[in-house]
Amino acid sequence: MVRIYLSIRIKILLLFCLRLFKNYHFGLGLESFKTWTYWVFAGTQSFSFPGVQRLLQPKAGSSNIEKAAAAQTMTIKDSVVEWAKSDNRRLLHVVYRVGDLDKTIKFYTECLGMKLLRKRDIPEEKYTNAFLGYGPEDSHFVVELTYNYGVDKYDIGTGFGHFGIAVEDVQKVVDIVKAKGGKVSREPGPVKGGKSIIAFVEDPDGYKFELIQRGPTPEPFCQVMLRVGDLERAVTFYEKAFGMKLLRMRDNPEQKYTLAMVGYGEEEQKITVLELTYNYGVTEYTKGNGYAQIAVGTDDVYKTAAAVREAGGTIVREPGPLPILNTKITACLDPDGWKSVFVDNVDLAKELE
Ligand SMILES: N[C@@H](CCC(=O)N[C@@H](CS)C(=O)NCC(=O)O)C(=O)O
Repeated sequence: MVRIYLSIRIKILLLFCLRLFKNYHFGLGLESFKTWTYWVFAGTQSFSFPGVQRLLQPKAGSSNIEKAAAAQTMTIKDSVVEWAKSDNRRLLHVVYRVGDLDKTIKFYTECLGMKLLRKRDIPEEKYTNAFLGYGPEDSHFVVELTYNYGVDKYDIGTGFGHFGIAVEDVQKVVDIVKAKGGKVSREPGPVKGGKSIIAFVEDPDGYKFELIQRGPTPEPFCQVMLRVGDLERAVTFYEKAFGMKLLRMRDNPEQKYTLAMVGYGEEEQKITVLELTYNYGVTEYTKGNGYAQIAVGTDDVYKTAAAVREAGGTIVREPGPLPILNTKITACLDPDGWKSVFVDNVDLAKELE
């Protein structure tokens, strides 16, 4: 008797809760709610987030037809977004422009310890590409340098931050950079507000490389840092549209910035991550014309484009094969205007062969 009575009381309580939330939805959907709770509970330092007020918002539309339509749209959205998480994705390479290919290759190979993986010249289009990295392209994140004939200078803008390279001895690399006449813009030492030993060096075009002291790692090319104007918006986008995971967040109130590491995989120390940095109060940056995009591997560029659209991103290149190469790609912009290109995994493997 007591059990039946208790179970009825629990049911009544549940119904009451459902009734209470009937006219509300969580402002940015379940995913965002999950993200929000993650942020609040997983933040490593004192962290307050301005988006919290948006959590409960009145629901738009209340007729049954509207509700059914909304439910159907939600199911489609959820299915594409869910698919993005299970897609076979990997950060492939980062593309940017340099003014002197030989000078840059010399700096990356002699000072940063990268290998020149391949070069291709496209005289019809008047440019040359060089691929460099710490291992083969089919398993490592690499750089794709573009040299446009006759262009020797680029504006890097204020939004691009740096590339992160994990090294076992920061001082040793800094000494090599100095010996080769390279620029060291920040001497080795603990990062402000933290313990990791870092240094900053600049390549011949002024692209910054953060050297981060770590033990041996399968992926020394560990970060691409981009500045964003709204961290919650950016993280939610990379989670939904790209199927990435939020691996770490760190707020640094003394230095007035918060960063979020997003990527594919579980262990930040073993993969390349996108480091999204929010500087308190800064919502706009310039992009210049040097940094271009990151490339991501996918099993389906068409579904990818659908997921990006559902997550509120902008498709700037409709999915489909490239002329001549036949590799299927699609390209999009994130909410801050950073471009990414998705490349079909099978087509890319054929290209690499
Ligand atoms: N205001 C900085 C925020 C990001 C930041 O400060 N990052 C750390 C590395 S995670 C840094 O550059 N620290 C400089 C230092 O410790 O000297 C920016 O936009 O670059």
